Amino acid sequence: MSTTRRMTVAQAVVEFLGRQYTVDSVGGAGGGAYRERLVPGMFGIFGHGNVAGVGQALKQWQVADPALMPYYQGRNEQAQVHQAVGYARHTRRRQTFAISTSIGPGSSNMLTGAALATANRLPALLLPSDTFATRAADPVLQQLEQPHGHDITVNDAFRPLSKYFDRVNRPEQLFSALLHGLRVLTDPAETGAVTISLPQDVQAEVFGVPEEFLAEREWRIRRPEPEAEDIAEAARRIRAAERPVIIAGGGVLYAFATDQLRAFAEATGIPVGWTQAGVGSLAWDHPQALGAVGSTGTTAANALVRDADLVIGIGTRYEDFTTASRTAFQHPGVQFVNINVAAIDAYKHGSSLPIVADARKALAALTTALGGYRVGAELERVVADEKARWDDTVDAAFAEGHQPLVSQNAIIGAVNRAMDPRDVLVCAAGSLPGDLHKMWRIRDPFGYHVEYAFSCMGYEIPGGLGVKRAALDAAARPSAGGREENRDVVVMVGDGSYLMMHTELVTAVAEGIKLIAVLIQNHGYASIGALSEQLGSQRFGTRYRTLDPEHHTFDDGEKLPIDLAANAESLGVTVYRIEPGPNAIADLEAAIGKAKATPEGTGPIVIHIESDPLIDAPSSESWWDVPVSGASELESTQAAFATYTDHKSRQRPLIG
Ligand SMILES: Cc1ncc(C[n+]2csc(CCOP(=O)(O)OP(=O)(O)O)c2C)c(N)n1
Ligand SMILES: [Mg+2]
Repeated sequence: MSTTRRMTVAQAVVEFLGRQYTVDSVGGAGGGAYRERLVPGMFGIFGHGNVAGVGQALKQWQVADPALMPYYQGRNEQAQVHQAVGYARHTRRRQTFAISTSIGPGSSNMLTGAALATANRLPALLLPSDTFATRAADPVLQQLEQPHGHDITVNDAFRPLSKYFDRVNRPEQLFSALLHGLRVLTDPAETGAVTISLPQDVQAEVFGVPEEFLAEREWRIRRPEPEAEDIAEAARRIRAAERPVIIAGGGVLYAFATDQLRAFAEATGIPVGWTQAGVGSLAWDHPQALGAVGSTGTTAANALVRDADLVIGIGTRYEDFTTASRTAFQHPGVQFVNINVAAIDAYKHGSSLPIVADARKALAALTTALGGYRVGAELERVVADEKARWDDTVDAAFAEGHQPLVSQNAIIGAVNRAMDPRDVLVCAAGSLPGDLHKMWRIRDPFGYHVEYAFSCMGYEIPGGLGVKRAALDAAARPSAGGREENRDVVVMVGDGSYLMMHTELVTAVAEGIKLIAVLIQNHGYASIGALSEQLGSQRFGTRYRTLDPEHHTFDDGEKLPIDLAANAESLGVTVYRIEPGPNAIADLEAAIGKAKATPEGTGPIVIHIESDPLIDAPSSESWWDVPVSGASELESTQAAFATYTDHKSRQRPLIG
């Protein structure tokens, strides 16, 4: 006979979440099994929607046992989701935070975070409060009213952005809502934002909760085996191929398959390129490492992919940058073998051999099935030549001198040199992600975290803070047995992204978290400026300048008298300013070294450096489909349209 305990819905949510564990057969400390809290804490910004419900429950546990569900404070609801996502990626989708918000704007502020989590296939547990289920207060402060349906609230906007959405209108619904939500949260093929909407009156309602619901529960990460027929067919196709290439995506990292990938590549001689999420699959200086694939790729990877007759995709979503808008693959008979735990990706673009399986297990099986096979010497020579050509290109870009401001290429080189192999680089939007994808010399599977599924300006600082939390927690864990050392986390952020969302620096100050941010001031959007120019739109609206009222333009006025270093200082952040001039790059390296030497616990550090927005990264010799106006009064647009039409002719509807 099960006994029940009387408690509020909010108390049941908090206690339940405090007892959930993720277990995994791989990726534990020292390579062993893994068992950790699925939800190690909850973020909350309180308003009338959650202050008395979830807020009361958290306070009650903070008094009784603060370890059950530690509460954390953010400054913006969206940023709290970003922190959860950063944490989730660094823990390989096995841990994430819950986020409690008030109703109305508190809830809807999380929408962008929800979309980002879902787009990146990263778990985040969203607990937006909602208007009264009873409608006792109606319309309550911050309630949205729709004439065509009284049951619609702002929280319905989470439905298309979430992998699971539920609303707990009656206390008894909580059991199924949480159990289904956590099933999705821990499913490698389904994970993303899980949203459980909690009406403010229901949160405070009392009901009987069975003890077994509140007992510890384990969620095992599924690592499905490939089917034997699929492996046999893949092996047959690989043996028949002359120019095979591997595209490694984030799935390689989430499956802890880097050792298997290296073993497979070394046994067969097949070269490896990677997507943004896949950076870290192989070290940059491995002789078979081609680097980034696609629009933001290296010339080496793009040359190999262009002529490949067989592409082996492992854990990739094949998004538009990876396929260079479906122009990357030009061999007339190219075929695809796609290994992915999610069927949506395995079958994408008409792949002729989808293999729905765990990357680690599939790679091990393929290596066995291909015993004795090796690519020809000619392919190995092409790989070595192309790789050497690109490495020289990056060496030259990193060595660019100041003129009078430094290039972003030289800044990336300096940051790369100054960081330890195990440190983590975090970025999301602007010109940096593409430049980093091309040039970052990666040395550790956890060393690179660029959110590029949503490429959301403002993710950098809160996302980086989430990564740093995960690194600190991993190092502090007794189960790590001293094997997991702490890592420095370095965020690279543009002035545009910084202005959009930097306020989690205050959160890092409050908790004394040493997050290092390199802030690149170039007075506007280098990225979209370059794109605009390339497409004939003359950098319109991409500079931060004073308004010229006569011509109504922001493009030609004075630079804004803005000092982002002072802005960071005013928040209590330690700031190092790099003076422009011939020593800027050496000073930047020294500043990163100094920041790294600062003890943990002393709070965030921002390193402010100015750069020239007009110096681009080396060309990837690739393309990206951004439609150009077919009719125009501007000559620049007419010229861009002619180039556009030429590229369009190489686009393939399916990739086969
Ligand atoms: C939230 C959001 N809005 C708009 C965009 C489109 N966008 C991509 S990059 C960019 C400019 C970024 O500026 P900054 O951070 O200064 O980087 P820079 O381009 O100068 O390297 C914009 C507006 C975006 N990615 N995210
Ligand atoms: Mg900028």
